[in-house]
Amino acid sequence: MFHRILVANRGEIALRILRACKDLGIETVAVYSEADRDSLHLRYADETICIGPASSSMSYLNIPAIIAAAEIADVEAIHPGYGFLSENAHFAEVCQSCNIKFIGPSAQAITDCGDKVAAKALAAKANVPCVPGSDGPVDNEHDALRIAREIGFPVLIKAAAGGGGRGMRVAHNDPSLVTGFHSARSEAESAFNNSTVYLEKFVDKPRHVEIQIIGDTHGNVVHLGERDCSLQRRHQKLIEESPCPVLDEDTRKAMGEAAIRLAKVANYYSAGTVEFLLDKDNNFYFIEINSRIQVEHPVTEAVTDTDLIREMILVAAGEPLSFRQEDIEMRGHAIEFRINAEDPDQNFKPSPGKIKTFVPPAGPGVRWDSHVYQGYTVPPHYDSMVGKLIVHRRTRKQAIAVAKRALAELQIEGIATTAPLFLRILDHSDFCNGDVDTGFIDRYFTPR
Ligand code: MV4
Repeated sequence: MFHRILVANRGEIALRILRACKDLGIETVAVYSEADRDSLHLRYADETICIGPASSSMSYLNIPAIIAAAEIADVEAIHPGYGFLSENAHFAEVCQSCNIKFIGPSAQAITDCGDKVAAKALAAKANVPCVPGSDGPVDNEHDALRIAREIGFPVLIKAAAGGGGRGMRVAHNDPSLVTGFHSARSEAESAFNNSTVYLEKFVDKPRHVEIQIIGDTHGNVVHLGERDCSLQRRHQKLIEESPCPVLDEDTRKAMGEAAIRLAKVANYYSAGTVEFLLDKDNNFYFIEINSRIQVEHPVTEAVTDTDLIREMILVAAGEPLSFRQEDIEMRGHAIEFRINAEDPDQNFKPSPGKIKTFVPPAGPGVRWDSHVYQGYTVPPHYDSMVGKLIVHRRTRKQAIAVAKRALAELQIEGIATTAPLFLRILDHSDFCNGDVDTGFIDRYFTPR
């Protein structure tokens, strides 16, 4: 087992990883940018190293600075968290060549998952249902038109290197397809340095349901059920829950088994997420696979009683998974709320600044993952998440009741947050009935 790990991230996930290391008796090294000097996680690390100025490209994305810190601190492994270098195959390779374990999947698996066309090909090979589409890149507008007419409008043009909806266009007819094809390509080129696009049939008002998987280096892969992440705004998830309120046991089993088949053909180990769209008739279609631990992993930890960060560390050290598929049972219902320093009444405008009053939520069924405290200043340089509230109870109804209580207990003054918005959503009958899709927030909660 490792003796010393470097955490190449910031904020709540850095703290989460440090806690897992403490629980395993592993020493920790935290790296930080000049803007993060006051982050809570630095106080809990055995060693801290400043790796550069506030700008991410000069600190948390700066591979030479992070590798230098790892060499100086003499760590055996690096946990990349989410975002930043977590899905950077080159970084995984550099770690390997420096004899440092990258706590994540292989560089090859990261590369395959990062290319959605390649990932869809692997899914097809694994007999995983995919959204009907182009079965590969589309190189010119003539092919795009031919394929779109074949699969039938409306269609989506998607970037192979895409994510977060960038380089994505919907087309309802020939002219909008031609326009969308070119604008998706140029957006993809400037965002990802890769103009490759592909086509998919547009699924109307889908739910976003994803399967958590984890594999070891001995060929074992286990799924830990699903998360419903349908409550998003502009491709930013706001609320995630497990189980999905509308998934039946047979569909869950079929999705889980599909995710495992895909992981196996991709030689996948470590934690990963297989994303599906679920249509109105509960048909599921693979869309992409994320090769990192995700923000919303705690809802899965709650309902499956696992520790995914601990498990990632163990499998990176070559240990077999500590559980088998038949050991995994889903118990109760968990919901996560992302508390962002954003003003929902001002079009979610970022609201960095000093937290003058801070009282965390607590009590039965409540988990609070956060790096902030009273007197902390939320820097303007990074994503705006200041904490995650995770509630877990035996039923969805009880989880909602605990969420309302916990959100009311949470006191944050000095900055605007998404907490008041969540209290309104929790009073909405559609949410309480589990009747949401990816358009819910925009329909009901975009500025009054
Ligand atoms: C789709 C879709 C409908 N049909 N694909 C958005 C980002 C990327 N992860 C995939 N996305 C979508 N892909 C087909 N064929 C609708 C979306 C989509 C969406 C998906 C999940 C959650 C929120 C969303 C918001 C808008 C569009």
